[in-house]
Amino acid sequence: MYCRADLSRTITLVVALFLTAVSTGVSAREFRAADTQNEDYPTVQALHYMGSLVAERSGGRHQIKVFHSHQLGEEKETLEQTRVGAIDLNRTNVALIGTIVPAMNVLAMPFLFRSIEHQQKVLDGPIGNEILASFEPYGFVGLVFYDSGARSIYNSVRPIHSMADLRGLRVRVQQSEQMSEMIRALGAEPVELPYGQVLTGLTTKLIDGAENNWPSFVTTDHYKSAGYYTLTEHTMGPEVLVMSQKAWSSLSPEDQKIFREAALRSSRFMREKWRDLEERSRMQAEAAGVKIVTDIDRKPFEAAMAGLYARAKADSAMAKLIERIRKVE
Ligand code: GTR
Repeated sequence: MYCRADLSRTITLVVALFLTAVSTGVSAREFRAADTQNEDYPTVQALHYMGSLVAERSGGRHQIKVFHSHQLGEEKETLEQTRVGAIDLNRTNVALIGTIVPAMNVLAMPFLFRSIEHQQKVLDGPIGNEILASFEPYGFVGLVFYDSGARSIYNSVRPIHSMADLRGLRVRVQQSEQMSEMIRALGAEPVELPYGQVLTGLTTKLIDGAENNWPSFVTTDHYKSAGYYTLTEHTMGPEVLVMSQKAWSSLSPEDQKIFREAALRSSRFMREKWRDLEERSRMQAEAAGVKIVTDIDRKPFEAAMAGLYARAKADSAMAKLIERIRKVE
């Protein structure tokens, strides 16, 4: 039986919920987050972690629902959808969003960072914050960077010891003109493909190889079809988490703070997981018989990037950014 006490409790609850909504300026919401990597990948785990922090700090008003394994589409499409507000959050690689946000292309430049330590110092410091703040004119809010290690070239044809060995190979790159240009400058033939099509590309010999970090090489099973991995470490472009302007402006300033802090904490949480997976992935590839070429002279690879740098530096803001990043000790 529904009694008076129940009724008054229900009214109190409804009023309380209403007051919370009014005081924060928004109603409860579920935010959709896209990630192209699979369920166990550190970036996906980081998004889940961020979701639990947001739910806890907002008293359950906000939730994040994570769509991993390109369930919402490939990176290029999900970024467009995020830009128009159809997807709320997107964890993407800088090379992809660089086609929209120019400063992101700078972070994807080959041989820009001297080491991962250098990269982290830049991204964790004022330059990183300035770059995150530069997303707004493009329909995004930059929340945080995630680690992605260094990308190296792998293939199924032969071990790569020098640029000459790359000649004639069809190497898959992300859907980015800058990445295509980079591979062309190294003497190989770039093939732009979405991440989800690379494995089929390798097994059907549509492509001879690709380039990526250890965890992506292994968690996608690419290592089973491409047995030569050369430590070119040509780019160290990080991952980045963005929110659509539309979703961001639906949040009260207090809730925006909750999202920013949760994002930052999730990137610290992810860093530990990342180091561990990088190590394990390399070991797994080695144990499976992948031939790893480590003694490579990167100087000619770096020299081949002169044209790419000349074009990037034609834009004075980008030229300045490149110089500032290089100067960070
Ligand atoms: C991975 C990155 C993905 C995606 C992929 C690719 O390292 O985490 O977001 O950009 O590379 O090569 O397409």
